[in-house]
Amino acid sequence: MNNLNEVIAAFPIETAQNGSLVESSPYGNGHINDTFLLRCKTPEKAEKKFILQRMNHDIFKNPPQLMENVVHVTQHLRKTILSQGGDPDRETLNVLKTRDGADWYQDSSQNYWRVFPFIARSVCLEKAESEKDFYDSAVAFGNFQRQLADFPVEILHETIPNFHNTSSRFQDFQMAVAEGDKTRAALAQAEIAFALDRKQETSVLTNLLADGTLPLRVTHNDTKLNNILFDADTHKALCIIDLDTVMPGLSLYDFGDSIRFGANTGAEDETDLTKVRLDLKLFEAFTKGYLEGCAGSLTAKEIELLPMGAKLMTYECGIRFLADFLTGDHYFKIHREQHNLDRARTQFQLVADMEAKWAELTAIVKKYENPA
Ligand code: ADP
Ligand code: GN1
Ligand code: MG
Repeated sequence: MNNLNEVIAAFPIETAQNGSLVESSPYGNGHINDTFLLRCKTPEKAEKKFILQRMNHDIFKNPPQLMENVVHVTQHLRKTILSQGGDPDRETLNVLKTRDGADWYQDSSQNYWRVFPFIARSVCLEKAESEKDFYDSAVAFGNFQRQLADFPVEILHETIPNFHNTSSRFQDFQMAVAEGDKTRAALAQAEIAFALDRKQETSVLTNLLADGTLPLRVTHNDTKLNNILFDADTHKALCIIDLDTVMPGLSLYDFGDSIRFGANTGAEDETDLTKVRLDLKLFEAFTKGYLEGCAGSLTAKEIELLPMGAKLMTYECGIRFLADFLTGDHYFKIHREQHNLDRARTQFQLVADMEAKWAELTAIVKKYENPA
């Protein structure tokens, strides 16, 4: 990117303390923002790293409001972490201000940028290396929700309206089928039929929210495993990242999206569908950890609906990938032909496997519904 130098110069990256920039390189596996790792060498020859991100303003229509959310949320987390005796420089993201004291920088091509100090000695996992990793991530996501329980929700902007409104996602999907590319639709006939067959279920959670059965909470809304950093030394879950979609939502969204990504025996874009199954051991580890992390704050109804949260979040992601495939891949970054179709197929395979294992999922949730 040509204007990277202009952007880097806007932030106090090269300073007497941080030293000089050695390298900037694309980083991570996010589907939305452009992320760069900046490596500096300090005068004492130590390494200092930063994460620089271009916010995707096609998707996030108002980056300044998004950054206001991120700043408010991280300040709140900082206070809570400090009061619990934790290390706020490692356990939450921190926004690095520009040299002018702003939380973001708009470059001469109208792109919006932000910088976070890199959380040192941390690792990001695409797949849990053990049940314990996944359990730890669940406790962390449950904790995260508790830490934000007293956050003044009225100051949060809705960065993407109807983000997890599955009925509204279904309408977008139907529109994509009607107006999308016909050659692509022919390739995805079986997947389109699979999605249409499940129309009735798309409004289950939104209806229960609307009639007051399920409580609205401040949730993360994008709880995939690679949105959490682990401590490289202890392998404990350390810091929840990717705060762009922290908004009012349902606990079931956070639970469900974690299961969708992390309890899949295959990768999100696996092409060999025989490798894609719901791992019951991982489902159990996450259920146990999430309920512990939420520490009694979930209602009986929320707990009962955890399997439905997992299924609907997986289904919803599937129709989002499929709609993007049908309409020309404008939303999720793709790295090969039919990448979004492959991703939709894994999601639907997982939904089908959850349906086949429904009795087991319900039994696992029952086992943990009353914390010891
Ligand atoms: P996207 O919205 O595109 O998914 P993320 O905010 O999740 O972007 O960042 C992409 C990747 O960058 C993460 O998966 C993680 O590996 C890394 N990352 C982001 N912020 C930090 C940070 N402060 N310290 C270390 N790594 C980070
Ligand atoms: C996107 O930003 P990233 O890669 O963490 C998407 C999520 C999807 C996910 C699928 C803002 O998450 O909603 O579940 O891809 N984020 C946004 O992997 O749309
Ligand atoms: Mg991410």
